[in-house]
Formats: sequence, structure tokens, C-alpha cells
Amino acid sequence: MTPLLTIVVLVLVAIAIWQMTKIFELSQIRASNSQVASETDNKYNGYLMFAFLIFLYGITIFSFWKYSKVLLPEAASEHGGGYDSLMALSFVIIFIVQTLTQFLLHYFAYKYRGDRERKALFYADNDRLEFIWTIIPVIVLAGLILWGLYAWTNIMDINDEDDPLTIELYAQQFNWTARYAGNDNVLGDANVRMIDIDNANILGLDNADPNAADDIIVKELHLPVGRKVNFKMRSQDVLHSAYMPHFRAQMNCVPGMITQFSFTPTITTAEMRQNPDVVDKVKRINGIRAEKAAQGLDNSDPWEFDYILLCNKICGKSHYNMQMKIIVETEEEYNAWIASQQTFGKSMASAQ
Ligand SMILES: [Cu+2]
Repeated sequence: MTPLLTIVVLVLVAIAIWQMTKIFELSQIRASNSQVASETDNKYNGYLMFAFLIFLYGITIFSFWKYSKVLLPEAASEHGGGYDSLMALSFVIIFIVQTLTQFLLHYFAYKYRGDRERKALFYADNDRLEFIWTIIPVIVLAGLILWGLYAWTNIMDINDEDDPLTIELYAQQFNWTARYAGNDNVLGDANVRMIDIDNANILGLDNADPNAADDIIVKELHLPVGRKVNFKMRSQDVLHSAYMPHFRAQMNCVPGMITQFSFTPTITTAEMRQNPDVVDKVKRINGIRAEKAAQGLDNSDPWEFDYILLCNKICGKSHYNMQMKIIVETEEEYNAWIASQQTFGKSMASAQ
């Protein structure tokens, strides 16, 4: 609320100053009241162009200084490194081109500001110059697009090589449920029409399908490090999007169809907690939380880093809170955890 009020006050102050300048101008008896810009006007406009350039550079440096720390830490998946390189290169190119072109734009606006003594030069065209400024963007953009397509086809190549773990991510307003395919690593058939809440069949699994009996339904995602995972996404109601930012993964969940994404986690939760960027972030957030705790506010318990699955489509009023914890652990830890979970067949038997 305070930022909004501040903006409103600033806008009102700006309007007041503008109106006062107009009144002041009208009350002056001016020698000439011409609408044609004078030499002084031209000079000021030229300097203002330079001032705007300094403002642009200033805000860029400020943003780097202030907001670099909110970026994601190193990618925790096999494909994530390549994805980050592509992103970083695009950023570097945009940064260099923007810095140069903004300088040229504002410098020439200043250098060739209005001047009564100067006559415009008639310059029809220059083929060589036009060729250069066309071919350079063509080569750079073609390179970026080709690399992007290559990265995309690599990331989206979902296959059963290297014995992947099959996990279903089930989205509904407003929570996630995960289903492991069990010992046979094949998910049993499911359909929202077969959902039977009274009998604990929350995902609508087909009782008659033998593949469903050993499926394991959980509310916390455990992944063994270094093992490829094939995710199958379903949605019960509206469009959701399964977003796992630390693994550079996102896929829409669409009612009535199954979408897929695949990745191999490479860093365990315990290892990621030691990452300097993560340590720094945890420290910063816990600083804010300690301040809140001192004021007796909610949400002030110390925070510990965890990977997270979020919803990245605005799907309703509690969309912001639609999340599930992801734990990447060693193979042994994962095996112990999965062995302690109940299969769908067993939970159905005990519900009846
Ligand atoms: Cu959602």
C-alpha cells in the first residue's frame, strides 16, 4: 500500500509542478512568443538527451548491484548447464548491443541538435553500410536461434534410455500430488472420472489395471541423484504448469491430456544447501524473518533451503501457494524412503 501511495503522491506533485510552470510562463511578458524552438531550447534538449543516457546507464548498474542476488543458483540438472549458457550468452549480447546503440542514439541526438547555421546533408543511401547492419544481426540471431532449437530438441527428447524413473505429477486447484510407478515402473491407467474420494482413490486410478496396484501416491517428491526421471503431467481441473526452477524445468499440465518432461538431477538437497549463493540467500531471508519475529508477525520461523515444485500458471485464488517440496538424495536414502511408502493396492485394501 505504501509504495502505491508514494507513486500517487509523486504523480500529483509532478502535475502540480507542471501546472505551476504553465501559470508562470503565461504570466511572463515575453519578447517573442514564437512556437519555433530557439537556440537555447535546442541546447537544453541536447543536454537532456545526454542526461537521459546517464540515467539509463545508472539504472542498469543499480539493477545489477541490487537484483543480481535474487537470480537462481547453479542449475541442479544435467541439461540445466547448457540452458544457462544459452541464457547468459543472450544476455551478454543484448547488454553489449543496448549499451552501444543507446550511446550512439543519444550522442547523435546531442551532436546534431537544432542549429540555425547548420544545413542538413542530403545522403541518399550507402549499400555497404546497409549490408553490414543487416548481415551482422542475421548471423547473430541465426546462431542464437539454431543453438536454441538444438537445446530445445535435446531437452524435449523424452525417451526410455538409461532406465528412467517414471513419476506422475498431478495438478489440481490448489495442490500437487506425485505418483511413483512402483516396482514395474509402469503407471497404472487413470482418469478423473474414476476419482473416488471416499475410497481414497484421489487420482482416479483404474482398479482393474494390474499396473496400478504397486503405484505409490505421495505429497513430497523424492528423487535419487544422477537417475533420469520421466515426468508425466496431468491436471484435474484447469491449466497448471509444473515449474521446477532449480532444475530449469517447466511443463504445462493440461486437463484431458498427459504432457511430459524429463531431467536428471545432479546435486542433492544437502549439497545445494552448501552452495555459496544458497547460503547467502538463506542468511538474507532469515535476517528478514528475524526482524518479523521481533515484531511478533506471522511467517517468521527460520527458513531452510529446499528444492521446490511450483505452479507457474495463474490458476485461481490460491495459485501462489500451490507447491510441493522436492528432495534430491542418494540412491540408498531414496530406496529407504520409497520402501517405507504404501502402495495404492494396499491403501485401497485398508480403506475398504
Ligand atoms: Cu496451478
